[in-house]
Amino acid sequence: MLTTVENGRAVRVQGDPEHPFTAGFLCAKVNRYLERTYHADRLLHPLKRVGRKGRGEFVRVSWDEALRDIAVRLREIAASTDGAQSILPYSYAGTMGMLQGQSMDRRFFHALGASKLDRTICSTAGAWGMRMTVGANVGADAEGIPSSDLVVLWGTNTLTANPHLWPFVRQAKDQGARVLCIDPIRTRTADQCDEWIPIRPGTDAALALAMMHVIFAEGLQDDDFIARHTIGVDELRQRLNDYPPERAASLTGIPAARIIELAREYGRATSAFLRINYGLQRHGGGAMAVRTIACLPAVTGHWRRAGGGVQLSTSANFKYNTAALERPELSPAVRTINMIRLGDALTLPDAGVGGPPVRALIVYNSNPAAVAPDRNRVLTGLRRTDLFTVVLEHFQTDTADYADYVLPATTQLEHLDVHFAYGHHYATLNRPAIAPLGECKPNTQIFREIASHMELANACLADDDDALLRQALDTTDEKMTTVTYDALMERGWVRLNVPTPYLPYADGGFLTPSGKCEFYSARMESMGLDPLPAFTPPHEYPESVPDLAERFPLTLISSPRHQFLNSTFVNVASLRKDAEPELTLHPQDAASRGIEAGAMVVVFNDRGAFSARARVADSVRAGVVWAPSIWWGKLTSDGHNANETTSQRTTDMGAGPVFYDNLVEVTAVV
Ligand SMILES: Nc1nc2c(c(=O)[nH]1)N[C@H]1C(S)=C(S)[C@@H](COP(=O)(O)OP(=O)(O)OC[C@H]3O[C@@H](n4cnc5c(=O)[nH]c(N)nc54)[C@H](O)[C@@H]3O)O[C@H]1N2
Ligand SMILES: Nc1nc2c(c(=O)[nH]1)N[C@H]1C(S)=C(S)[C@@H](COP(=O)(O)OP(=O)(O)OC[C@H]3O[C@@H](n4cnc5c(=O)[nH]c(N)nc54)[C@H](O)[C@@H]3O)O[C@H]1N2
Ligand SMILES: [Mo]
Repeated sequence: MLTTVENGRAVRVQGDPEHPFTAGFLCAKVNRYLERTYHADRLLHPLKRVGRKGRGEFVRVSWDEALRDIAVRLREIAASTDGAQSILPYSYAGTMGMLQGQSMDRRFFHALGASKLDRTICSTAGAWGMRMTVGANVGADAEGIPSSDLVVLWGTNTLTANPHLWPFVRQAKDQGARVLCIDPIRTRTADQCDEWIPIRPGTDAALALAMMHVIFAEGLQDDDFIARHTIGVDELRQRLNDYPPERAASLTGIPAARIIELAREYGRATSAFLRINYGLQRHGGGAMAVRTIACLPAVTGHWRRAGGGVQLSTSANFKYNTAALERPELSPAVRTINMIRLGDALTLPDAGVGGPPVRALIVYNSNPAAVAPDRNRVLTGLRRTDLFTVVLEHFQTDTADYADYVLPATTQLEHLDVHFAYGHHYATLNRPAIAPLGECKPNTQIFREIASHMELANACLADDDDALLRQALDTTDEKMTTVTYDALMERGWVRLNVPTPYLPYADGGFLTPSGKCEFYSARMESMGLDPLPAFTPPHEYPESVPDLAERFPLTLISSPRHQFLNSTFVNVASLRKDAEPELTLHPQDAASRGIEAGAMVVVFNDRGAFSARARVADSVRAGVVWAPSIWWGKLTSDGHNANETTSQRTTDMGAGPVFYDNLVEVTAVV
């Protein structure tokens, strides 16, 4: 991103036209980054709560007063019989920078002896799935897509979540490739594809298994690739006997004839690109689904060629020196709390995992009062008067309303950082373009100052951001040799030391213990899991929980609204416009409930409820409803959002969230 600055003020942001992947354009949201940065509501100085928690009543205080009081409170808690483990950090994707997201913050909490946070809220299930099959979250290179003869956008809303991929898809399409979208919702992405394949939520593994069934039955597999680079093909073939297309049809809701045709299309293609993404792994069997799909390109040998293979992410290629940044050795043996179980962690006496209750919560780069599942429980916890809460933020979010202190943080225009990527292979430097607004400080600086007020002794707690940057880059990893301080400073971005396009498994070399693509996983067997690909039903799969499904017959998907980035940008006027929370229902589901387009509806289950304006369209499968998210509760008419209904249950591997594995009922408001 290029920022133009006049007289100390940023006046324009634009994509870098020289960047090979982002190619000069920004997404719909980041295009509005100036409006966000200079927003009238931007937090510019520290605040101390005066009203009841949740009311948002605060007064301005000095940094010195805020830091001194925070240090006193944290020291008190650390010295109590509950100990420092009763302090919990909470952070995720606000910024994903290596410095502002996982450096001084981690050092501080480690040195303090705070509980650790398992950062599972997005991608762990899928990452585990990839790890089990190919060895790491390292997939095919999107820059190969122009050579693809088939592109499958599988469980991803590319035009919304990852628009920079689209030009590559277009290029393939212009050269004759078919582009398919497998999604329960006909998203704006599906609309631009040659075909939308509406699938029942959480059943993707059954589809992939039936595809493999047909591929082997019709001899479309690559026997040479399988013999040289995979293990467990005999066991896999035996397993595939359980998944004829007719059975998969009843599981997935896709007609058997279409499954057979899809298998043939895939099997006959020479380099099909499977762009899977995180949407499909937000279900009870999400890891197994990803693991199963990831077997496909080894069965057909598509990994051999540019544009072939599967990509969930490219992130595991980026080997910044996280140990140097985070200094895990500073931490004593402490418990770990799963971030998606925050509701339990704040409301159960042993935080749900054993040990002392959580007595202090330090939130940065996250808005758990909007984004975490089981929102009722989260808010009940945040409301506790005996909980000491500090929030580092740009804005007075739902979460900030519950803080004892709110500390104003800098944005990416105002601080230094370095980034990995999860859809391409370029490292990015983030240089500050303007001075911090008001009294804002970078997260790193805020943690340095809290540490110094607490008189924590370790010298690494004083490292400045330039030193942190150099430590992040201090690695001998082969793929990182091009990512040097000087190269980043010169151009702002640099490609990892991998060819273009990068073919990670063209000659095998899988990153698993066996070095092969593991159709059969001994590691999963030793974890007590099914060692072979399988269909693992969602937790709230109607066939497994008929009583629940009778009361709550619809599956709610609350994936991102095009104009929001999780809960970021919801308060930016040009992006929210006059929008209000919406729910799309299939005409059959609307008719059977007497719901007309434009009516206000309530979406509910045993966990909670939120209201939305009904849209009626056949762009969702019958039985599926869509509530574009993630709204700030305080910017809705009823104060609620979709996470009132989502659960704290976890995925089969990786202990990830199951946001879209969520049965609800919908009624019209009369
Ligand atoms: N129902 C439902 N829930 C979901 C999802 C969904 O699709 N549906 N998506 C899930 C996913 S994939 C994710 S990743 C999570 C994301 O959830 P979060 O990690 O909470 O991400 P955001 O809501 O984008 O950002 C949180 C806050 O970080 C702040 N922030 C940004 N940069 C900085 C900074 O430099 N310093 C500080 N101190 N603050 C900063 C922003 O102002 C914002 O308020 O939500 C999850 N929750
Ligand atoms: N504009 C915008 N861009 C974003 C974000 C944002 O909030 N807004 N968030 C960012 C973040 S943190 C992330 S993790 C990514 C997420 O982006 P993606 O990985 O694309 O994931 P989602 O948007 O959660 O879901 C994508 C699609 O999966 C579909 N889906 C749900 N369940 C299933 C299923 O069982 N099977 C199949 N086949 N499809 C299913 C949903 O209907 C949805 O259309 O996007 C990033 N980019
Ligand atoms: Mo995410």
